[in-house]
Amino acid sequence: MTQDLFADLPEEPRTETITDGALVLRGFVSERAEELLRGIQQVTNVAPLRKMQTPGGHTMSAAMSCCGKQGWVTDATGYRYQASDPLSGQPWPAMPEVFAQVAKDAAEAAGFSNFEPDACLINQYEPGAKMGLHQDKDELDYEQPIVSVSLGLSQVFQFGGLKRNERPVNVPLAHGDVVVWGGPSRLRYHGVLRLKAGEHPLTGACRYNLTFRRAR
Ligand code: MD3
Ligand code: FE
Repeated sequence: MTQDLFADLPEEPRTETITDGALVLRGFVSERAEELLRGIQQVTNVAPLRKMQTPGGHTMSAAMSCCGKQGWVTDATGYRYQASDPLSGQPWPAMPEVFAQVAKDAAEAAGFSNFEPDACLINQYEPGAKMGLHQDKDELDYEQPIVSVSLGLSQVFQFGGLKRNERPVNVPLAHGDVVVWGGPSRLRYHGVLRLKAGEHPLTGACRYNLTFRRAR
């Protein structure tokens, strides 16, 4: 018989604090990753991933889609949340059950009870794609946390201060990691460095990031 020598050992603590109000839950969704990826496939079959235009006239390097009651969009007229997909004019697809559950569980683990996101932004990064330092401030209530889920290739997350000129801290985010941002961290500048080429067994040559927000 094969015995598991580690069966009785406690799991190492996998919760890391980046700064006040920002908690990394390492591997929090490892067991639900394939289910989450099926959810991404379902949503993007209906609301395809697309590279949106910034108000400044640039094309974002990450491809995006959304699900839930509200979706985040950007075009020549600005950034905003809206209930319909501009590509189809139809409401965004509903959040898959596993998305809503993961968001609630992660918020709870970080001390935010009753988090009920109305928006989930799906970002897909291919090698070379990045997101420059920015703040998330298109939501109504900054008391609500944001939950982010990383799937596929690892990417370096940059966590800055409340002013753009503050030097950011680099935090690599790997497949299955979840970060909860709330309280004093909610309005910090953040971004991700260019994705390096690689292959992940479940996603191939890309990283997905899900961000759950309460927009309205
Ligand atoms: C910190 N996405 O979609 S997720 C975004 O990896 C975004 O796709 C990055 O920034 C990504 O807006 C980072 C982590 C994240 C999301 C929202 C935050 C960190 C945050 C809001 C406030 C502070
Ligand atoms: Fe952001």
